[in-house]
Amino acid sequence: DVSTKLVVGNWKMNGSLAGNAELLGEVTKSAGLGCEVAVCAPFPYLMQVLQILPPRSGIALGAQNVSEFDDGAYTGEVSARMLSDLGCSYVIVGHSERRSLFHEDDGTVGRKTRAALRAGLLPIVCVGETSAERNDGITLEVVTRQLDAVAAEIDGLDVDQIVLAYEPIWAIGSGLTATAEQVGEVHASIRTWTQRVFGSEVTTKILYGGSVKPGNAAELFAVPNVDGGLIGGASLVARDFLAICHAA
Ligand code: G2H
Repeated sequence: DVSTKLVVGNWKMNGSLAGNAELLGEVTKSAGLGCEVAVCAPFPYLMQVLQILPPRSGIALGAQNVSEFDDGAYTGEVSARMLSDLGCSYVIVGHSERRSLFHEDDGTVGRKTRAALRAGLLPIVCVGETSAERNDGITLEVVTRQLDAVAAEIDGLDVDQIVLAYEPIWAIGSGLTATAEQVGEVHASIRTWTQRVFGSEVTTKILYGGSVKPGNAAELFAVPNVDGGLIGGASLVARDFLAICHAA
């Protein structure tokens, strides 16, 4: 459903027991965020976040990564079933930091999306181009290739559950934000893709991510086909995260 915007905090590898409690305490003090909200915390803090969030806060829990495998001898991995068992609703899949720093290729991202869907999680699948790819004029091709790789792995699964996030890699944590025009072009292309591949009856949320801040959130959320945001740095500051939620 794209009628309500979705704002997802991606804490990345930040936080502490004390810091998380303080941040969430401030975030949950604000009544009525006016949009759907989720917080994606590091694995060790998922249970803490779940316990702090009041059941009726309307804030959902998410993880930032998941194994492509179901169970078994995969030391250090966390399965989709474990996340679902714990009470996670969402999991971020294929964030560009995982693709570039941890060698996740398109196939891995597709298989992780499949694992998440099979466990009943809502995967937030990230796509986006590097600055070199944008300069070469192949942004839409790159994004389409990334999306096709996911589609290839999820045959027969419930595509209604998928959330997509467009994150131009050059805009992540850099302070650079894509212009409304750049965002609009890619989101329109992703919308065309979802309608072609998932069917026009499926209303996939397409989030924008990359240096979303209180000062640019309203403009970005007003762009056609932008159904919310994936928020990194600004999700670590309660008043900034709340301001972004209120702009949604
Ligand atoms: C992009 C985004 C959240 P930031 O990675 O996923 O982070 O808002 O810090 O650019």
